[in-house]
Amino acid sequence: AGFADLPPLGMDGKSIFEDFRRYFSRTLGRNELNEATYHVYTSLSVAWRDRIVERWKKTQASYDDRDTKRTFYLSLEFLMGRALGNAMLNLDEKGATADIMKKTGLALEEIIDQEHDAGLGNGGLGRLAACFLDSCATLQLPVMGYGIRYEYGMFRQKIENGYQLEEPDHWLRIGNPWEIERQELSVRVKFGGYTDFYTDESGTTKARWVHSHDVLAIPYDMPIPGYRNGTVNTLRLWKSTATDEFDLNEFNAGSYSEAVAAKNAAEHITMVLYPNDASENGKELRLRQQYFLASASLQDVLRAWVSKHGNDFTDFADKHCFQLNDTHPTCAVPELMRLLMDEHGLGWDEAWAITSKTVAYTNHTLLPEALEKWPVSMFGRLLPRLLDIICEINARFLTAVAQRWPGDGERQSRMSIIEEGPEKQVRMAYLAVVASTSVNGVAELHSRLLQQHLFHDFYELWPEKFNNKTNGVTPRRWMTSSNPELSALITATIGPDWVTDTQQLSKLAPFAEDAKFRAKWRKIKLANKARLAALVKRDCGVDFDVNAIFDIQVKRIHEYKRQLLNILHVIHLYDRIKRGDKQGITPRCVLIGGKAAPGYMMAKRIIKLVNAVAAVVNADPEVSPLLKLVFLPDYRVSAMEIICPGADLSEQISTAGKEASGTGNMKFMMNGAMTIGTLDGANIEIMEEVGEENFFLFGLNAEEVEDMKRRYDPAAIIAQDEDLSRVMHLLACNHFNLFEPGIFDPIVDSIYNPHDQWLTAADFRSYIDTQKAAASAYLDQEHWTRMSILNTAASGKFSSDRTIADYNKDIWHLPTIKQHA
Ligand code: DL6
Repeated sequence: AGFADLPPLGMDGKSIFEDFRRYFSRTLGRNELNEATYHVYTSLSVAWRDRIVERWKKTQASYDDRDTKRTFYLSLEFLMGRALGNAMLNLDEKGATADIMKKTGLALEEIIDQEHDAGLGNGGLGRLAACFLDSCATLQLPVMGYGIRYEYGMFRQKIENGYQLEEPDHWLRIGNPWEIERQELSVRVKFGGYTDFYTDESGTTKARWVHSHDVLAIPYDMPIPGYRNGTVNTLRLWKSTATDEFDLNEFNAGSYSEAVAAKNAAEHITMVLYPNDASENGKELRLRQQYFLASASLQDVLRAWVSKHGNDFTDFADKHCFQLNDTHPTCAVPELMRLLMDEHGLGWDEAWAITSKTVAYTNHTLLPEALEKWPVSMFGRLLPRLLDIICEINARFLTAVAQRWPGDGERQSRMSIIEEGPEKQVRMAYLAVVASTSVNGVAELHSRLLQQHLFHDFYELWPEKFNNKTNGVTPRRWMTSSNPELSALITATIGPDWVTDTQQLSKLAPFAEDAKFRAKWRKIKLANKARLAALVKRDCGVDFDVNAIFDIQVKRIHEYKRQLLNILHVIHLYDRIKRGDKQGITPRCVLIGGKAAPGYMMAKRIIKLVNAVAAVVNADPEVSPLLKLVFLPDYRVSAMEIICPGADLSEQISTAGKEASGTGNMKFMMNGAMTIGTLDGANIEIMEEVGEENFFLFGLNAEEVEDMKRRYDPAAIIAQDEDLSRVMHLLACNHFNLFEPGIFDPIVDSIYNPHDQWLTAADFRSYIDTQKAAASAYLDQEHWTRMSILNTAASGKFSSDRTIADYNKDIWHLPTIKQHA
């Protein structure tokens, strides 16, 4: 046994409590429990972390011993949320800990609540990465995540006078027990300087990147435990810092303040997550972040390889896969080429064979503003050697295009990685497609649209590269942990295996016809609604009646997601109640939540509109018994864990063809909410699984949207629809903003605009009618419960375990590595 091998730690409540007490009292030096709840959380976390570390070291050793193929998931975002509850769930039942921690006088939930969300992502893309890591560990696949350890995560959203305010999220301020710093594995990352081409002893022309300004990347590892299987994978997050030369050379040269400024610049790279989920094009610091992640991660992987195999890369491609989470880490393509050629002596062809076999790319959006492009001038200044390589990749690629379509110059310029024009740009998505062995979208419709439109030329050239991997979410966090009562009922009914084999949920379907089972199901939903109502009361000061239908839309605020359509419906209900037309109105509590990118003015105005309408609706005694509306501030992972189990109706109402997949839709479905939605993203597959009779479908489909855009006349639609006319009138006459007249005019104008890409007016009628159908369906509680059960029963496909199994079968080809649980 090695020096660091210790006897295994006990998993019983008593051993855990003893460790907890030792950390609390000796390591942290605390006495009084009630003055130090945060330290109770930290101490309990460390006690659990120790148990995870035991398994972590064994897992990593088993990967090393077997020299197995591995996948590296490169992502600028990992929206992890909280770790303690997840760690306890994955290692053991929480029960024993909950009991023993009562000795502290604190409920386990209170302790768990002390943890700050790790909000290192914007929304769906980052949360998907977190679900994927969970599934990889649960499927016992050797997969490692690489990301950035942002000092400040996603901003905290405050609401003042109905407007969004952003506050910095200094999540690391009071320490993070879930990371281990690994200084010894630091690497240097280059920026600036220029390329020096030289001839080596054998007469070959070589390149080296010289006069660069280097920064240091320090890794921090977070454990990713699988579900009760002994596997613990790694998420390695990089922090930037200045190299020693800053201290020595420049400080001593007398330019003290310049040296400090340079040191700060190095540390800025990982300071803050860019808070925009749809575009950050052109920001130099963002490109620095992207390259920093790509370079540090690849150097880390290559160092491990070289330490075992020297500069023999013969088997490298068979042992590695780099999955790019969107184009953000695409600098990995030219960086891998550079490292292989300039640092490890391979020729172009060898390096390209490796790169193009190991890199795979996932696209997450068709929105043009989210497709990354970088000005060639900026790229060349910051990453000169990478730009050389990109130009060479492009030249060779365009030669292949010319061979395939001789004389088709237009196609060559259409497909070029470098976009011509007054300001030349590097098209990152094209670079990713050209270099990748696999290109996938995230739902069937999205993958099809990628092939038909955005990447059509590339699809014609390489149809075999393109595939679909419909997203999924982890049932551990999104059911077992966040909805324990429902999970217990399911387990009591069909056994425990569904947690890792969600197809088994289909066994619930027959129980939809069992009145006793339905009563239990409903009781749990009511309790979850009460929990959600308490959150709403605490954060919004509004009373939600648990007997009303809980109608929820939580996601980033974006015009294409059409929170606006939702508000128009609320205004319509308000208008009906005010004009005495209360017939058939089911009491309804509407909750909208989500963050707007700080510079996205229209999205921020929509938040203000929700709050303005809410103020009027909730204060009107005639209206509020039938209708409530809140904007829940600071929507985040831990809030969703309470929101999702308490939802009756899940709003998935994007303009068809715009939402690549959606994953909130899956979480709601698993927890037995009904969806009201368009034929967009994964909604289509959700409806296929559950049946149209258990889904409230409305609106234009993707083809109809394109057709409608050619002849769109919203003014005529509004004029012909009395309900919509009345809603528009209430908006235009400042009914909800008497003291801030005119603030919603841009919203009114956008709905009237014939170029409104989101076709809000076009889908209004269909949406209102479908909402009405949902409201009357809710009145038949037995039937509603039946549909709710059938939604959960049909949700098996949307586990990220299935998604990851698909990635592995088609792209990664990794072995499963069993551990002792
Ligand atoms: O694939 C995860 C997630 C999808 O579910 C969403 O539909 C999609 O919008 C999101 N994409 C992004 C990328 N940028 N934008 N927009 O966040 O990915």
